[in-house]
Amino acid sequence: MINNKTKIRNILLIGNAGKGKSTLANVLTGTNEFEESTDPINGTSKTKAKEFEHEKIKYRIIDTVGIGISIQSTEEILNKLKGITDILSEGINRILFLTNGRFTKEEVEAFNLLRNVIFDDRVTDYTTIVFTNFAKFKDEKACEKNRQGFQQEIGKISMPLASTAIIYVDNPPIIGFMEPVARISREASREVLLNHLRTCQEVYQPEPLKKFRKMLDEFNSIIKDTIEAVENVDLYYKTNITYLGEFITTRRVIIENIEERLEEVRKYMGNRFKSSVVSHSTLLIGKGLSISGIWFPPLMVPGLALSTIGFVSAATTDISAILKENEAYKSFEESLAKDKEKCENLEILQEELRNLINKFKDIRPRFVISEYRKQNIDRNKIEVIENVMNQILGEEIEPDVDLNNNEKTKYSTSQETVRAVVEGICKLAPSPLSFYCMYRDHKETKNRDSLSDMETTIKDFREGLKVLEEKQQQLNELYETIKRCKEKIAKLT
Ligand SMILES: Nc1nc2c(ncn2[C@@H]2O[C@H](COP(=O)(O)OP(=O)(O)OP(=O)(O)O)[C@@H](O)[C@H]2O)c(=O)[nH]1
Ligand SMILES: [Mg+2]
Repeated sequence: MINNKTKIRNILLIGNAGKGKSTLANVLTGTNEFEESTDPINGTSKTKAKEFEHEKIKYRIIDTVGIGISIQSTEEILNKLKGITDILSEGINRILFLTNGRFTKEEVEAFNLLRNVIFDDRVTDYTTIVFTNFAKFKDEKACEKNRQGFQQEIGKISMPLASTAIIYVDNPPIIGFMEPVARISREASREVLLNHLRTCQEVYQPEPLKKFRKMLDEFNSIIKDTIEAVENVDLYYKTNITYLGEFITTRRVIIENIEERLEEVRKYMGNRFKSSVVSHSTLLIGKGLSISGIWFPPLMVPGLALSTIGFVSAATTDISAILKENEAYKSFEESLAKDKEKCENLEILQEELRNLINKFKDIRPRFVISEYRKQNIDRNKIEVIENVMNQILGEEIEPDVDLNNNEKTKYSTSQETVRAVVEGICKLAPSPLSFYCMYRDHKETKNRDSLSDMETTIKDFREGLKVLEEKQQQLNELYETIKRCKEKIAKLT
């Protein structure tokens, strides 16, 4: 436990505007740092604290905005005490409630509100009513007379206030001819005040302020976590958008590539058909001549020669077309692999974004049940956080992108090569197979598996691209929302 003697004593000045709080703060601290107003409208606009030491006791004088009267709500009180709630929750040694002349009903009501909201029933034990502007403050009899009169009066409206300590001071403005007198009077007032404060050793830690402190800490940690989450979401959104952009560009290039390969394969297949017609016809004629050689031997040799030429050129055409097709297909498959890799990376990024958004889901219940929100302490802050939570957790933020990567391909080059070899051998035997092959080659120019694979992929990728572009647009719009959230929340700290 901290020794009360070494701990700074917090002295809180409250009271109606123009009652002399700032003046009293100057008198106590022996400075000129608190602005003494000359009219009630342009009084102190911000709470201010100043420390000083007297007879080895450290004091902190806290001058406030006129919170003495016309306070409507908790929020208003807390707004007026902005910046000193931290100090107050450390504990207060004395509350000096400044007044002069008559103590109005409004002042009593304001005091009661303070007691209910930030203090508690014990507040009167720690409060001293300070009558300023009391020229006869050195006259003990005059003071006592006033004290009794006041206690009687106040007892009619507020019993607890009737039992508070009362002291009298006079701190005239230091101007004009009266300056030396004013200084003397202020010096005497200071003595009265310090004699009184010296006795105020006990620290008052009102329950509401303790709770308020806890509530403040809790809410500040919610703000901190929200800021962190928003910053992370912002970062990942940016990364996602950039990556999605790259992905779309790459996919466009891939589609173009596949289209080129498709054209190539079509060309090879067309060429294959043309040379197939020539070579199979040669093979057929050769075969015819060879068969005729059985009856007319001179035809045998040219027949065999033509068959061989026909066979060799048919086989060469088939194999070179298959090789070229193979090459084109390989490049198509490479494109698919590249696209797949990009898809996987995007999926990882999306997963991370989803996790980050889930983090918000953890913060939200904390925010919903927070006392700060329930008591509507600072409407602006609450609204900002609420807004940010709603926007980021709202239905509209769905990071998922339907990736549509077609990785299933049917075509197999090894099967094709085996088929070409078997067919080549069969073609040597006299049969109508050559006619069939010519017919098939013609058909395959249009209907090969490799071609349909590529066509399907192009179609799927194009459709996927449309979805991706829509998503990109959507993400860009959402990113604007996140940016706005970030700006709003940054203003809270
Ligand atoms: N004669 C005399 N004048 C005083 C005394 N206390 C304050 N005044 C004068 O009253 C006016 C208002 O004093 P402030 O100290 O500014 O009053 P305040 O309570 O801080 O007012 P707000 O900041 O508006 O809440 C100034 O002109 C002071 O010089 C006093 O004890 N005696
Ligand atoms: Mg003031």
